[in-house]
Amino acid sequence: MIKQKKRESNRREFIKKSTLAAMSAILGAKIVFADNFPTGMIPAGLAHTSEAFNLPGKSPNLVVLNDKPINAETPPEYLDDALTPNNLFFVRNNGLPPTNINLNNWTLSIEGESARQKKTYTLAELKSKFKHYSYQLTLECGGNGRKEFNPPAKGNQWSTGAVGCAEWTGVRLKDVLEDIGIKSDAVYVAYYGKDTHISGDPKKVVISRGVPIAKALEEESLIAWAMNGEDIPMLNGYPLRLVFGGFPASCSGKWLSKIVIRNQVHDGPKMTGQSYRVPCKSVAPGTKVNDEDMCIIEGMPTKSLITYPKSGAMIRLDQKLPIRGKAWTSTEQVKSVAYSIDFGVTWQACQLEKPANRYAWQPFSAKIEFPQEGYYEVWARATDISGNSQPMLLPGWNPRGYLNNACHRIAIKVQKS
Ligand SMILES: Nc1nc2c(c(=O)[nH]1)N[C@H]1C(S)=C(S)[C@@H](COP(=O)(O)O)O[C@H]1N2
Ligand SMILES: [Mo]
Repeated sequence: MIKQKKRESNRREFIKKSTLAAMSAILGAKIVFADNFPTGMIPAGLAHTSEAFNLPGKSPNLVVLNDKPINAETPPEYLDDALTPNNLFFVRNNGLPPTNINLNNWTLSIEGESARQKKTYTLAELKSKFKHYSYQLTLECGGNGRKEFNPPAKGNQWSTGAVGCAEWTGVRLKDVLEDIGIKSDAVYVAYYGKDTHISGDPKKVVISRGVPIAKALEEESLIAWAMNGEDIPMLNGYPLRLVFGGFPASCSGKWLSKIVIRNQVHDGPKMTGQSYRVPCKSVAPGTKVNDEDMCIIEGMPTKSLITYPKSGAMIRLDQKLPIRGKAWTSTEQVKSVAYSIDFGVTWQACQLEKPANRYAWQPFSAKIEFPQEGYYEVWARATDISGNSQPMLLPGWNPRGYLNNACHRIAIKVQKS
């Protein structure tokens, strides 16, 4: 954590002091479209690297931001698979995962003011009583991209990697709620999990968030026990979790043990105050915003990531550079993805695949020709069917640093043939 903060301040210092000429010298190539390069931006070719760390069930290629609680993100070049492999899926824990899990004793209780009855299911009952469904669902932490905000926001300094898309298998939350019976005054559906508070106090709830009833009743809203056809990894919520595509991943409760059907907006830990909320009306960077002027984040913004090549790749002038990436949205679908090699002045269309289902990410690709040798950045920008797109620099500043969907950019050096 300390090392990371130091690196971050070094990075911010560097940019204040360097001229583009000096940056070119360090990059080892001329920045071809230097005139277009936004003031205050750092060339993507100078992004720092982080040291590896070992997490149970996880690849050493994850970048660990914090080890208590565990928070680890996936570098963009490791998100190139159609679906994110379980060992590469990011981890965002607020507390300590449960230990000594016994599948035979694991139960899920459903209750709440707006539940017609209280009921407890064993894992076996859940699996036998309800129809199974599989969906590809993208999970992204609300704070993904936080490290770019200035003034900086407290919290995990996520770069681009608190996102992944897996095929989740389980039962529809909707089918289970209908088995219980939902009263007409139901407003919210929320979760409790079996993790322990970081203080060790067994009575303290780590996090308990939820979604509006309409989201809970969507077809793709799952109570899942499998991820990419295998058990969910321990750190991602084994043996049972909620998965809501499109909403901030904090709604997708891990180590799921209880669901409540509420007759009011849920008020569990991290649901109130400034958690997972943004100013209802945009504010100037650094503004202090009162709790009552903060609104709950529902959909995550439309976004994309370049997953091939890795930033810093080199290519010869006579070669075309293939690029690949993923685009996702909380609306029905991403409609188009474009790339730019001149810092956003002109854009060319990428090829874009249709989503496997709503909330699945969509692969895109292109082949790029460069006009002369030198330093370039490839920027990608997705647009959804409602016309929402991505800002080139940063979206609106907010106190907790959520919802950064700025265009992803990678550095490319083009050398003489
Ligand atoms: N029980 C429980 N569920 C949780 C959390 C947690 O700490 N405890 N973290 C939430 C947050 S903030 C995020 S971003 C996602 C992360 O899911 P992942 O670790 O599987 O990537 O889980 C959510 N569900
Ligand atoms: Mo999160």
